[in-house]
Amino acid sequence: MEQYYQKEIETASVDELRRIQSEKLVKQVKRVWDNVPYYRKKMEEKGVTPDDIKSVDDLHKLPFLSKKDLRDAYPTGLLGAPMKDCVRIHSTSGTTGKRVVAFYTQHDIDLWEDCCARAIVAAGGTNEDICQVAYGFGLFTGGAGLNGGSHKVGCLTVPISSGNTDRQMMFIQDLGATIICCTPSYAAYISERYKEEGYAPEDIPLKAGIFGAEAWSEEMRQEIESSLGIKAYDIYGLTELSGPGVAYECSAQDGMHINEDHFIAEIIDPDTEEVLPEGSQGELVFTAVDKEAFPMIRYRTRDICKLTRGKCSCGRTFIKMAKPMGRSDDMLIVRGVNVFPSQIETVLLNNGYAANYQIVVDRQNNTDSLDVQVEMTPEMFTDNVGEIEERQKKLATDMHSMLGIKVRISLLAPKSIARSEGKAVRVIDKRKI
Ligand code: DLL
Repeated sequence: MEQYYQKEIETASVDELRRIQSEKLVKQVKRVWDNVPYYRKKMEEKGVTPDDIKSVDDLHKLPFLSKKDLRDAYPTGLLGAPMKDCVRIHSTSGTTGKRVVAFYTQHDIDLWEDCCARAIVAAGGTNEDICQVAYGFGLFTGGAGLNGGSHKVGCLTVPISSGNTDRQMMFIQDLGATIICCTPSYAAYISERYKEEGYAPEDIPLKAGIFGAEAWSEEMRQEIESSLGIKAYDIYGLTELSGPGVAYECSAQDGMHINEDHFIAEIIDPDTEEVLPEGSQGELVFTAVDKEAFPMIRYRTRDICKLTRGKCSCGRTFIKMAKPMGRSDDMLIVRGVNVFPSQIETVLLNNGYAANYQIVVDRQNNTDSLDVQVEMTPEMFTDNVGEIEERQKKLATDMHSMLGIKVRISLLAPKSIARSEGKAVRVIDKRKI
């Protein structure tokens, strides 16, 4: 039987959800107008006042917030609550030079942890489970969010953080951990280490994994599920909207239910900013209707995906988002063609490779080149040049039909690419260096 953490809201009628969203939106816009001069100015520039917002149907009248706004207002320009009411911050790594610092009141943390608890229960978690939280702890939101959610569900929580893979395996085996939460690339690495140590999937007590924080393909899901002997569930979120748990997968494992009582989702055309009808692919935009300390209204995530509302076999009524293709900033434009790393991953895994690859883009003599370096698995490893060339040719042909451009393939020996314990770095774009 399907279990829910907060059944009433997770299975509420669509009309009821809209009613709740409208009521909260009206209040939130008023609160932001009164407390966040930065956003009020944006509203004034657009000629909108809180009186214009009567329901979710008026959402489109409000201005967008973008990464640039977050940068301009850094660090406290978007605070929606007095600093004395804030109890914590989290932050992104800022590797791309765009560090985001998000603030939380105790109420914000409470609702965030509820969202993560919903995700754990949707993945089959109960208070009988032992939940190993192997996302990073600290400024990153992954560890703290799932740790809090796991407590709320009543799981025995193992706040191990990421890394030290032998210790991860030791705790899983010795305590009998049944749920693991980490990035999919780290899950793939843990499964690789298990294989090396001679474990079969049935020797591993895990039954479910809650994986997110980076784009991963369906093929990678199958690979992780079969090698660890688990069900792998997707979870989505971003620091600006608290962290993990904005959306989560259920037993149907075909898209993530968005916690619509807290987040209103829209899909827009990233170029024209026009709101697109349900089912269209475009940029995901969220309005957080409950967040106090860091209220985000019409925040442009840059994540590209689709929304669909339909009857889900799990009984939840929340709208679903498909796996994001990746961020629009991760999208590579190579010789004028749009390429998402996730498309490359799909071709590799369909050909029996593991997700140990790197994409190198360069430009020479005004022409872009795309190189995919992928490790051979230990089973396919050979020094027979003819065989390697055959394999490279096959991959290049499949890449060409998936992407429509020529790709150079380099097959590498097993273990030549560094493993990731958090978010994997797949792309090296030398054109930007
Ligand atoms: O990655 C929060 C998180 C932690 C989500 C743990 C899930 C699990 P940020 O570091 O701010 O926050 O990065 C947010 O990561 O805009 C997406 O581009 C990407 N992302 C997050 N989850 C997924 C996912 C956390 N399930 C950015 N699939 C987002 C694809 C994801 N991309």
